[in-house]
Amino acid sequence: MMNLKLNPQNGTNNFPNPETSSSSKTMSEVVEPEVHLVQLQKSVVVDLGHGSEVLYRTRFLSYEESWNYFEYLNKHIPWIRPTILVFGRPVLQPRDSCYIASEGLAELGYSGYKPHAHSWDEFPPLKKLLDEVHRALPGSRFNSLVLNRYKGGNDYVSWHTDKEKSYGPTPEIASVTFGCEREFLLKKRPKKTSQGLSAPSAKRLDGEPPSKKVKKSKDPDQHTFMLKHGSLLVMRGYTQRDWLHSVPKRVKAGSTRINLTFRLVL
Ligand SMILES: O=C(O)CCC(=O)C(=O)O
Repeated sequence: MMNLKLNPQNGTNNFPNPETSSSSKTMSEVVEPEVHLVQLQKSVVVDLGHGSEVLYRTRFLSYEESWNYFEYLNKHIPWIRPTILVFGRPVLQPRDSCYIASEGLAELGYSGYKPHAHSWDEFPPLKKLLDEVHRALPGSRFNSLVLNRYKGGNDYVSWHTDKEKSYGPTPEIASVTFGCEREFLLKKRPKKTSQGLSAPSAKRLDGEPPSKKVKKSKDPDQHTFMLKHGSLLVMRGYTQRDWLHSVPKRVKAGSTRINLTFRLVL
């Protein structure tokens, strides 16, 4: 197992640049047995209370296989930076994205934007990764995938939930990360007011970056995960109903991060 060096300047892992790295294996050359070894490593399960839960496995995939995926995705995914609507005003989404779904599923739509659903057949390595995620999470059967690419520390995703009718009341969402480490924040969704309205932060507000400050206190209503290259994070139970999540701007995050969230459209 390769050791990860810590970059003293920004505290993030100092990975070699995949674009200049000499070890550029094709996806078919990925060594399978190593994957199973790292999958035996322990996961951390955080009970968020009231039927919500997050599982985090730092080394879901090996370092090298993760870079192979990064290189493939960075190069072959038809990334789009769409214009979305925030409070009715058009703004450029602060990250690139793409959507893959099995045939015949309900369309995905958010912030006035309906991404084109690409077929899994266009991206064979992603079918392999889907199999690996299914093996790691017995009983799961994901059929759609949202891909996000953060090209630097100014790219982000604001506080939101992935609460979609078509996902059912307790969706399991599996998130796999490649490249630059970034913080993934969770905070308890604000309670409804006496007028029955949720606080505004319960919506996806891509025009408003989440606060740059991460509270260091042990607030049980707030959690921070530093999502590592090759890691797996799973949100379960009522997490989408009761919690918001975000990846805030981080000026010191100098390189690209790719995140994949696997979902089941019922
Ligand atoms: O990039 C991440 O880790 C989170 C992505 C996300 O929140 C989403 O796709 O809904």
